[in-house]
Amino acid sequence: MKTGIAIFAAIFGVALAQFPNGRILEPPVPQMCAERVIHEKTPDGKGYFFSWRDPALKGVEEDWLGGRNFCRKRCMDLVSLETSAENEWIKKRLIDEKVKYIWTSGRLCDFKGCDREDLQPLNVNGWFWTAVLQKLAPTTQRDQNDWSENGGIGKPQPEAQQGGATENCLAVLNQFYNDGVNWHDVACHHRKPWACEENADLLKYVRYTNPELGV
Ligand SMILES: [Ca+2]
Repeated sequence: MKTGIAIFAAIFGVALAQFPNGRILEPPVPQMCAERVIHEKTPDGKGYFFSWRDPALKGVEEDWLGGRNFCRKRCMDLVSLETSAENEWIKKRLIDEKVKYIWTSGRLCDFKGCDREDLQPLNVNGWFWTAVLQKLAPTTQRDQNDWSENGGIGKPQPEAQQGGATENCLAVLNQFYNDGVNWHDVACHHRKPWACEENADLLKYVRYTNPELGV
């Protein structure tokens, strides 16, 4: 459930413990929200932006927070794949457009404030879509998610660690390990193309505070 504090944090972008080096989650920029580019809309009217389709971003990759902030300034956030329909819709675009991998808003809750009982054990119950503050199904319910059965060290995802850095951000990988197109936990500092999805809370906030912009 969303709390007032969580919504405040989600909109205004505070320096949360999970972001190193003083980086913050950026708040929306009203003018950039008004000028946001929509590459495609789902039947329910929600707009999406795909970094690999933007000529100015050709070859540009961002780490997970960089991707989120690009989206958030535009009243969007990294894509959250809450339904299999949306998941398949996104995956089709990766396949058709030969995109190797993308960031989603999925994140392991492994920072301050994540000691809540319902999130334990973290590797099973600790994953959530940060853009909408919604928990993923437990990683053990394999029919309720799209985690790969394989990874760099041949283990079902998420495997939390693969050699060095902790892997706590969720990327969709396209046949990277010859394992289909599906979810992998990846270290958040890796750089990837990204998909943005319009964010209801950020749009509502900017529409309310800047009605003249027609966002
Ligand atoms: Ca979504």
